[in-house]
Amino acid sequence: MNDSIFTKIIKREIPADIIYEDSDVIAFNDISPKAPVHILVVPKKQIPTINDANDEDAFLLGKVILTASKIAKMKGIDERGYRVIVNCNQEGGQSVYHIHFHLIGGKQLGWSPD
Ligand code: DGP
Repeated sequence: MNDSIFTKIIKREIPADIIYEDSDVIAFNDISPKAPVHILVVPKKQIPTINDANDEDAFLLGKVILTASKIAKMKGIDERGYRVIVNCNQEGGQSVYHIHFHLIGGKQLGWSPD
């Protein structure tokens, strides 16, 4: 599998505004933010889509979503509220084939997926 753009960020081959990193997870600002807070929380393991995740990834993906909630607290949006989104494949609007959770907030969000 070729390195995804997010793996290249993990390897510091391309720059990103990194918010958080540990041995399993990295988080950085989205290059095209849709809200005042728009951070991508990404497992370092390059899994293309959530369709490709399996039982052995359960702990890792749980850690990713808990990291999103910790970053929401760090950013001070936890009480006001926020959204965590995973897009999958074409109709889900996925453009980078390395699982990532969008942490979006800092304003009142609408609910239409269009
Ligand atoms: P998705 O459409 O769910 O696959 O989201 C991919 C997101 O990744 C999209 O919101 C834009 C963001 N993105 C794409 N390339 C880069 C990049 O090189 N750096 C950063 N920081 N974000 C990127």
